[in-house]
Amino acid sequence: MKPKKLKSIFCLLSAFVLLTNASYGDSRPNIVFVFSDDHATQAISAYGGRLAKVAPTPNLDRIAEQGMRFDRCMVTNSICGPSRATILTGKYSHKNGFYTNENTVFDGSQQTFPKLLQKAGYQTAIIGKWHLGSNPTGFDHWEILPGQGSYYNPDFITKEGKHRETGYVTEIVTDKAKAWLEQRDKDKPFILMVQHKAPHRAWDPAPEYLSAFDGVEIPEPETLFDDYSGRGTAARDQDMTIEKTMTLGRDLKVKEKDATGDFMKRGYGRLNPEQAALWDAAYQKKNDAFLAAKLTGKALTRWKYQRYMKDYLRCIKSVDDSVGELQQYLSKNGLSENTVFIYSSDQGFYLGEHGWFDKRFMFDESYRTPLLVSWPGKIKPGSVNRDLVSNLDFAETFLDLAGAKIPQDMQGASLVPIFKGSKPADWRSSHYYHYYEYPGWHMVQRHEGVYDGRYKLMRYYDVDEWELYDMKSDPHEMKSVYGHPDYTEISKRLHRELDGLRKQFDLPVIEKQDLSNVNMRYHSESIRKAGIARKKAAEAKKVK
Ligand code: SGN
Ligand code: CA
Repeated sequence: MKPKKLKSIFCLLSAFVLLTNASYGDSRPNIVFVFSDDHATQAISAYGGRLAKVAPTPNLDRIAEQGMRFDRCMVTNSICGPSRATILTGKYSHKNGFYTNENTVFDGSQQTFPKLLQKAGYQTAIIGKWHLGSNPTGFDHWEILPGQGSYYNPDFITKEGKHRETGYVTEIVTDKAKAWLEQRDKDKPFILMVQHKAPHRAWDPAPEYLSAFDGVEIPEPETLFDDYSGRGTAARDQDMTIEKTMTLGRDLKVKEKDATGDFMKRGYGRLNPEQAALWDAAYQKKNDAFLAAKLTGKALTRWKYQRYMKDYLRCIKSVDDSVGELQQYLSKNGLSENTVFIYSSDQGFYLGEHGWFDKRFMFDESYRTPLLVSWPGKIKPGSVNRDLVSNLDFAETFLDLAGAKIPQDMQGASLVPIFKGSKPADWRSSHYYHYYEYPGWHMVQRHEGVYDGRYKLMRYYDVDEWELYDMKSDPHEMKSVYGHPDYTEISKRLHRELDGLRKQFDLPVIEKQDLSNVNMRYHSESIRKAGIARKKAAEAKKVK
């Protein structure tokens, strides 16, 4: 091609780029998306609930006061990597290929919202937990924790490789977020994703909060001693109870003789001498008193619940501080007015409800995730929304905020109309859920289901069990009414709804797993024995 012709093509192209940026006007909003790991709504005071008084979260609450609290933000698959993959792609696991945490690597060559935002002229940055196996794509700047990351003296991976930093992860991630904001191109809008490791297991608090909540009695959930009698086998056979699965050394910072190895390998093993001295000062006396009391039975479970919750809530204090610091940074730099500030988590979590910790189940506490959004001048302050929204909607929301085109193959919907108080007439009336990781940590059976805001139909397909809950008459989901004559019509309707959603989202046919062949992976000894016995029984049945 002649140089003159090339030059004119170049001129045309530059004019087009200038035009597109000018056509956006660049008054488009910035997006700060703070995202934590395993933060349940029960532990955010803006949501009320039993912990609101003892563990207030003033900075998180400010987002709700200035903006909107979503009470029904449901996840597509209640586990870390799959939730993150859904957010990046706006698609269910069966479409983005990331079904389970285990042995899965996110295919970063596929369409994601950060790539589309980049194309639309946004600066994109992600700092903190990523947990998707491959390195991030579509980000101008990324600085991630390897895998689950560490609370103390965490390693970070960047384009340049891996390095270690001294200090507490939530604070370091916040500092890095502010540093990125400081050096960004101030003429372009941005999305900044601040992704905390906290409050993930094993709940290691920052040095300044090691003794927070000492002397405070954390209220117990009504269902702490659930006996699982009102349901099928899945709720009974999991490996995630405070009583049996949660250990003193591994999880609760008690240097018990037989658990010291685990204790050292966990958070404690990463501490430098000064940090270790602070932990010893905070925990040793309490641990001595606990060991001297020789608790057993329910008293022991109650003690474990208290220690668990205090460490979890201590971690939240740092997350809340992080939100406060970022809000302050935005306000000091004149950015508050034109920034959409979003807080959410990869899923909810059991804070002793049903006797559990962890997530995975379609029961409310882990199926529902927090979502708080402020957008000055656009979202009415103090509003509360009870529509069925989902982490499936986040990608489309971000694109809509940026005025970018939303691809047809994304499976959610933009929340921007809801932010502005005008829900589209055809908004979803039910939400589809699907969890795939069995066998795996905590041994929760694979299941899918549908939820319409009141009724929830669940299907554990490997064990051929259905459950139905009426959350109006049974808000804690203690008794399945599947097959009950009073619920025949409702059950039929939900079955139709489930079939419809499977079609709408193009679900493949599910192959049942042969459970007599799966490798059991229990970390609680008594649950492991029971599991092996069941597996043997299944094998014996097969031989006959
Ligand atoms: C780790 C935890 C599990 C947790 C998974 C998934 N065990 O394996 O308790 O369910 O992560 O969490 S731990 O002993 O290593 O803490 S997720 O947030 O990544 O999905
Ligand atoms: Ca998680």
